[in-house]
Amino acid sequence: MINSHRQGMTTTITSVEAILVDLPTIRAHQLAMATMQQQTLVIVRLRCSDGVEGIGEATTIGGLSYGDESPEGIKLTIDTYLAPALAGQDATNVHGAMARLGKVARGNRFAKSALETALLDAQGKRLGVPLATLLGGAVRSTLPVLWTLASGDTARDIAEAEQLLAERRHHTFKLKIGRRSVRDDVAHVAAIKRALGERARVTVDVNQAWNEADAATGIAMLEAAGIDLIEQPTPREQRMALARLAARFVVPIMADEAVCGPEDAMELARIGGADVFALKIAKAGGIFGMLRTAAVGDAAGIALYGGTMLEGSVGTIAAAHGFCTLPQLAWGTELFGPLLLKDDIVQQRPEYRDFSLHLPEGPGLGLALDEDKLAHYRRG
Ligand code: MUC
Ligand code: MG
Repeated sequence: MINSHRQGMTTTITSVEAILVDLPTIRAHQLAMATMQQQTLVIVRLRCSDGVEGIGEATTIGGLSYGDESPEGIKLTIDTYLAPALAGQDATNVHGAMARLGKVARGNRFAKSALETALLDAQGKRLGVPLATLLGGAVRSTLPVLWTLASGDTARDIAEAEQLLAERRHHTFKLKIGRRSVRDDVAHVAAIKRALGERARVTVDVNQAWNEADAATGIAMLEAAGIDLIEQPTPREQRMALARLAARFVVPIMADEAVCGPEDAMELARIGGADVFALKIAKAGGIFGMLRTAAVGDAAGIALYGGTMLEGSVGTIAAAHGFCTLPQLAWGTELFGPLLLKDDIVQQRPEYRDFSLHLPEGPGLGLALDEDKLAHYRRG
């Protein structure tokens, strides 16, 4: 290795391409802050001097309504700043390449996550091992996956849940609330929980829509209705509100928008701000950032949950490799993104059965792009 470096044979990054891909959803997906009719993926192709190509994905929800980065902004950031910084760098040194990105860009975690995935995918393919093996090895090969009921219609949500239970695809359902009054939202959730009873676990995600008083009222009613988990009821900046709610109620409170990386996790752990952390590779700037966030949760006795930015197959499988290596993942995952999309840009869609996502076994991510589909759905 040292010799090949001396002889100038380092495997380098030769080009990075960021592609916007617009895919239609199977139905409208209603969240507190946006209604999605389609999803925009930012797909990264990272080519190396040994002919290996790695792929990655950065995806967000509802333009700028969920996070700090938009799909168009992510592409601009990669094209203008991050791709030039990577050109000529050692493709086999993922930490080295990411440290360089950390110097040229302060934030931009979503963009960095896509590039880190592409570097890891390339390195896995180069060495002939799955991405999870590069991380030290998977402790599980399947991940429990819930489904989000968010059609906006109670009867339709119940019918959807019944069908998915019958197909043995999901037995946990997350309801997106926060658009309507607290009373209307609770009535909607309680009706679904009543219909499903003990056959399903029901959780809610408020996506920061409530103030603390509304949250106290709403959570008391949701707890009485048998709801299992309350996700991000109040604004992400108001950490003490989250801490007071976590202290007040028995039903676990999960931080999502409030916990991006290990620093947020430290602060929330210090103030008792959450019972559960929703981990996402995009929020944490990549798989390694997600693992560091998880480690803080572990040390603080906070339960973990594998979250999604509703990525397509590339981002979903990248997260899955990371989540499969976690010592504890008490609340399972919501890695259902590819199932919300009508079509895909990979040759073999991820496998969902028996309430779980099954990790692919091939090298790197274990995925291959479908060039025709990519050409069809890419923007412009
Ligand atoms: C979020 O806020 O958790 C995850 C599932 C879903 O439907 O939306 C997301 C984002
Ligand atoms: Mg959430």
